[in-house]
Amino acid sequence: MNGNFKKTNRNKPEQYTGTHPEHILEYNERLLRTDKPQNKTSLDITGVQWYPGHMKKTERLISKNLPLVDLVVEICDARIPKSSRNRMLDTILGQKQRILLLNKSDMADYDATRSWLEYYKKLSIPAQAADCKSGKGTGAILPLIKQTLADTKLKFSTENFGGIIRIMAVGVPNSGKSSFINCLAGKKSTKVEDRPGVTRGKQWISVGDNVQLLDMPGILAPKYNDPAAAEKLAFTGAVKDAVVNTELLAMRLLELLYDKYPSSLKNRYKLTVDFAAENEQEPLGYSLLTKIGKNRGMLISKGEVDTERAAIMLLDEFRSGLLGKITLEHPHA
Ligand SMILES: Nc1nc2c(ncn2[C@@H]2O[C@H](COP(=O)(O)OP(=O)(O)OP(=O)(O)O)[C@@H](O)[C@H]2O)c(=O)[nH]1
Ligand SMILES: [Mg+2]
Repeated sequence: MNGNFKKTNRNKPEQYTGTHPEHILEYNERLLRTDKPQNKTSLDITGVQWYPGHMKKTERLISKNLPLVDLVVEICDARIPKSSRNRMLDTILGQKQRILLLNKSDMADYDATRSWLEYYKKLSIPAQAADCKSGKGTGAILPLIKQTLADTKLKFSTENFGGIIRIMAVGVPNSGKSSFINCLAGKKSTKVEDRPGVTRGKQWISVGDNVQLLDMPGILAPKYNDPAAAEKLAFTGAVKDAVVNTELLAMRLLELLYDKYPSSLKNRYKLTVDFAAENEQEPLGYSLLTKIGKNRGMLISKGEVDTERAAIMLLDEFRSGLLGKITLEHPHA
């Protein structure tokens, strides 16, 4: 045994009462090591309260302002281009012209992003990769918007649009909508923070004389039928950490990374070659989390690993790209 699971009151779901790895096994058998990694299922966080009242308000805000804009920029997370697209938007946005921005591409796997862009091209969905933090790739967005509008039957012209192009930014929380607007505006016009739910109401920002951008709060679907999509949103910080169990989330992320990016894990946390094979009885995610905590010196009394601290550290480092360029889903997988 590498250490005892530290009991914590933080974000503790009702079912979880244990202080020992065995209780984790009881709580969620899907966290168990499996002989068939391809059959690993996800941590079911779809039951948590993550669709607060303001999401419904955002839905209404988008519908109400849609007639005022010429085009919508849907901003998704390039690390999870599928899970970070809210299917509900298809209904809300209807036939409105839309381009898709694969944002945070600086933290995504380059080849995977290229595959996603090819995939969208085949579907005739105008898409672009961007890094709205540094601004890389954002210079091509306005031309793509103009091209997309020009391709419509309406035929873009300053006359048709009263001399002004109006663009609405939508997407899941924390995907970079406000950063996108600041990039296009060339200055910090709207608040950006590394947590979901920063933008709470609509805000118009002008860019030069003929472009107006509408920043919107993030929107999640009220219900996710796919728990794997829900947990990916939680990994990337689109869901408030307060509504999920941070340690379980971190363990689940470790299992996924172990499967898909073992060398990133190994290098970042100085793990040995067969780093997960030492204790077959423990859940893989737990085993990895305690090892990482230990390697980082995150110990409490008597050598116990502070798994809560290790979990927060892991999620923070993943979210800020310190584990390398990682994409958790691919077009045809
Ligand atoms: N590395 C990286 N970070 C980004 C990128 N775009 C945004 N961020 C960061 O992601 C976090 C969220 O950015 P925001 O622009 O506030 O996201 P938002 O979609 O407006 O968030 P809400 O208003 O809360 O829904 C901030 O810490 C940004 O600096 C990007 O392309 N790359
Ligand atoms: Mg915002």
